Amino acid sequence: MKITEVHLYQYNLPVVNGPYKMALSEVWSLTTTLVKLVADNGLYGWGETCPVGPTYAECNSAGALAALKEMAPGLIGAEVLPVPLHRRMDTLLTGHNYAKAAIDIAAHDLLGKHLGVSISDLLGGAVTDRVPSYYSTVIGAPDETARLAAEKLDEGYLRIQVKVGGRAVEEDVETIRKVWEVIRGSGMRLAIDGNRSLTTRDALRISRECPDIPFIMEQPCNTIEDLQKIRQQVSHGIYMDESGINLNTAITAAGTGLVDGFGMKVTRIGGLHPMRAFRDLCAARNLPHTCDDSWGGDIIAAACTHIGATVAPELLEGVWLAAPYIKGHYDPENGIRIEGGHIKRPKGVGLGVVPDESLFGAALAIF
Ligand code: 0XW
Ligand code: MG
Repeated sequence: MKITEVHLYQYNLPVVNGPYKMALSEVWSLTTTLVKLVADNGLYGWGETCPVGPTYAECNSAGALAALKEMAPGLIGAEVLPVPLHRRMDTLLTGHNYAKAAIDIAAHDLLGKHLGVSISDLLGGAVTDRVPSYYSTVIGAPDETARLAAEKLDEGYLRIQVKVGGRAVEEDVETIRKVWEVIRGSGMRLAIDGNRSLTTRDALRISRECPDIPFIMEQPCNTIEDLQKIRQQVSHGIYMDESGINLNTAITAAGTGLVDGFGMKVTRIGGLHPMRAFRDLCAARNLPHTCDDSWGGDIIAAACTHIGATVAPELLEGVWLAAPYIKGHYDPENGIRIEGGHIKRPKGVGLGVVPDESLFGAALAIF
């Protein structure tokens, strides 16, 4: 099965009850980029990539479109198989994993449809049909964040990620303490996510002021060097998120014992094919991780759910989806929803969601 056409679209996803506020950025509306690959047997597959604004990571929506336009002509005639396809993409453009991920996801959708299996089957096989999500708060007042924690615990979430940073450290500590009062003894796991914003001084301070609270610290500081600096000085676990820019970095972080786990984004690592390798290296080192993305609609949500369903349950920290912040679905019938803090693994071949493409308007480019 070979690629005969590449169609590129962009679509706006306004943030429901926005903004989504992290330590260093707040976003009101995201531009997602969609890829439709058409194959020589008439089948087609969908992919998506949606940076959560231009400053969360080294990617942005205009860059995604430009990178896809750069690669698209060279993809015509390519085999729809992940290994040769990734090699072909690497001969066309260096880096830009987040754009390559959209092609990778569309190829998996196509391959699943062609073989009559779901993407989780392609990735080795699902171990559950009910995939845990986790709830992520925005930077907010301590009482409001604690109220949300109680609500999400009640709904059935098993994990909460509390955003910190970009404000007085006292307010972060108060927020963490108030959330812990609510969830202590419930079994709900707690992550605090600085999204790169904290100085090593403030990361150390938060850890030292909360020695009794068993949270993990997700990407508290900006660089790998900062993580190395605090690593030996904190008793809390450290997870890498934004610094895990590719498989190579993840291997080093896992292999050197720099981190205790990862918040991993399917598009940041380059798609489902490298994500599968990442899953297996984490399993070999017994490292927990998420399988999510920074933002996106039903296509990204389905891709994250499929890979999440294949992770050993004791190592899966959850699949975060932007769904609670998005109005409507690309696929009105089988769109991906979170119910009781969990996501139903999509049934059907490939992604198991079929977008109503009239939503996206005319293609911005067709190759
Ligand atoms: C909670 N998320 C998955 C959503 C936003 O994109 C940020 C991200 C994270 O963990 O940093
Ligand atoms: Mg994070």
